Amino acid sequence: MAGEPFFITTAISYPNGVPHIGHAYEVIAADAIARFKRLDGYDVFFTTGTDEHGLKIQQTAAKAGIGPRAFVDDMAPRFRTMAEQLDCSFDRFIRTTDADHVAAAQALWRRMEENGDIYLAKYAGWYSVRDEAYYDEAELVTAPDGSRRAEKTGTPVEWVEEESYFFRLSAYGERLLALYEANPDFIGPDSRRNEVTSFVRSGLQDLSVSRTTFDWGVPVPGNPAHVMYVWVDALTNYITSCGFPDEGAPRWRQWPAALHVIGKDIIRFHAVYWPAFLMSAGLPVPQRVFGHGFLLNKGEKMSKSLGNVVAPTALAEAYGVDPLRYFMLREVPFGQDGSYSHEAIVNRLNADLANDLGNLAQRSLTMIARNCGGQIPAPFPQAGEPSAADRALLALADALPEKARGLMRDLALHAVLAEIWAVVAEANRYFAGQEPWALRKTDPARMEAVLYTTAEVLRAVGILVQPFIPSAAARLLDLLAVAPDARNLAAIGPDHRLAPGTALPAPSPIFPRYVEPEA
Ligand code: ME8
Repeated sequence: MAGEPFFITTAISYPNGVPHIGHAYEVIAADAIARFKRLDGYDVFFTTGTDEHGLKIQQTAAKAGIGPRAFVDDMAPRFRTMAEQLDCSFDRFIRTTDADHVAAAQALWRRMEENGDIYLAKYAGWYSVRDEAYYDEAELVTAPDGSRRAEKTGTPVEWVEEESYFFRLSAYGERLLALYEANPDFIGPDSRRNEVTSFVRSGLQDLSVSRTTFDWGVPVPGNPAHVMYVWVDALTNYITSCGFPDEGAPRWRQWPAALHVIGKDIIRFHAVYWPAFLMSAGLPVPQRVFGHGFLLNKGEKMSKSLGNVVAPTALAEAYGVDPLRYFMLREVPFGQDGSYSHEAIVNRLNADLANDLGNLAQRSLTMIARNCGGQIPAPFPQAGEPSAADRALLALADALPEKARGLMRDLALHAVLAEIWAVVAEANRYFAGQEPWALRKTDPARMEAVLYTTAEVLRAVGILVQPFIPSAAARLLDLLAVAPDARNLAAIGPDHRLAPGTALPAPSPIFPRYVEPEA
C-alpha cells in the first residue's frame, strides 16, 4: 500500500543565532518538494533539525553565560517553531543532541574504524572557528589588519596543533569520481557538480575528524579525550533518522536519501565527505545532493553589521505564510541566488495571487453561487458537447501533472509555478472571452458550461498548488467541495471531473490584496 520511499532532508541549522531567512528558504523549498512527492503517491519521509555541537556553539553559549546544553535547549525550539509556522510538514525534527543520534554517530565511527579508515596522528593547520574548517595555506589571504583569513569566507583562522584522528579521505578520490560519472544527477545544479569534480580531481587529503581542544561534541568511541569533528556528527543525522545502526528498523527502508537539499556553501561536505564516510561504512550513498542559492536582502548579504537581518516570522506575519512561500519559490530560480524586497513580494502577492488566481476563483465561484443554486453546474447540458474553447482549456489543465512531474524531477520549482500560472492566465482569458455574465441572459446553459469548465480548471490548479501554498490551496479546494482523498495528482483529468449538483459552500476570497499599512 505504501508508495515508493522518498527521503528528503534539509541541512541541519547551527542554532548559534536565531533562524534567518536562508533557513526559512531552505525548509520551505524542501517542504514544497516533499508535499509534491506525497501528492504523487510517494511514501515521503522529510526531516529537518539543528546541528548543536562544536566549538562555535560552546563559545557562543559561554559568551551568553550559560552551558552549551542549556543554550541549545533554548535555541533549537526556535528553529522548530519557525518551520511549523511556515507550514513545513517535516516528519522529524532531529537534534544532534538526541540520544539516538549520539549512538548513531558513534556507530558510524566504529564502522569506518573497523574498515581501517580512521587512524590517530598529529594535526597542525589553519583553523577557522567560524567555519569549523581547516584551510590550506593556498586558501588564505592576509587582511588589511594583518590577520590571516580564509579567502572563501573571510573568517579569521588560527594555527592549531593537536593530536587528531584522521579519516582516510585520500583513498576515496577514484570511487567518488566514479560515483559522479555514473550518476550525473548526484550533484546539482550542474555548476556545483563541476566545482566538486574539479576539487576531487585535484587530489584529496585525509581529513582531521576529531578535536581535543574542547569537549562539546560526541565522544570518540574508546577515546573520550577526543570529540568528533562536528561535520562527522552532523552528517550522520540523515541516517539517524532512518534508524541507523538498526538496519532492520522500519525507517531504514528510507535510506538512501532521495535528496539532500542544502545551500551551495556546504556542497563539499555533502558531495565529497558524506559519500566517502558512507562508502567506508559499507552503506549506500544518497541519490542526490542539491545546492540551492543564497537569498539576499535587496541584493546584499544579510549581516548583523549591515542591520538587514530579517526574521522569517516577521515576514510571514507581514505578508502571510502562503504569499511568502509563493514569493520565494516563484521568484528565485531554484539553484540560483535570489533577492527579496518589500516591493518584489507585494508585486507577486497582488499580481499572481490576488489578481490572477484569487480573482478568477472569486468571480467564477460567486457566479455559481448566484446563478447555479450554489451547486456545481451541469457541464454541457444542451449541446451535449464541450466547445473547442472548453476542450482546449481543459486539455491544458489535464496536461499539468505530467509537466509538473517533469519539472520537479529537475527541481525546477519556479518553473512548475510558472506552468501552473500560465494555465491560470489562459483560464482568465477564457473567462473574459466567454463572458458568462452576458450568457446568463442569452444562453444560460452555455453559461453553466463556462462556469463548469472554469471550476474544473480551478480544481486542477488547487490540487497542484498545494505543495507551494498549502493553506490557500486547501481553502480553494474546500470552496470546490473536493473530497480530502481526491486532492492528489492522480485525481486530475477527465476521469475525476467535478460532479454536477455537488453543493458548494458560500464563496469567500482566498487571497486578500496587500494594502500598505497607514504610515
Ligand atoms: O551549514 N540563503 O548550518 P547553517 C539561503 N550546520 N540559504 C542559506 C543562507 C542564505 N542567505 N544562509 C545559510 C550549516 N543558508 C551546518 C549544516 S548539515 C549536515 C550541517 C543555508 O545554519 C546553508 O547553506 O550555517 C545551509 O544549507 C543551511 O542554510 C543551514 O546553514
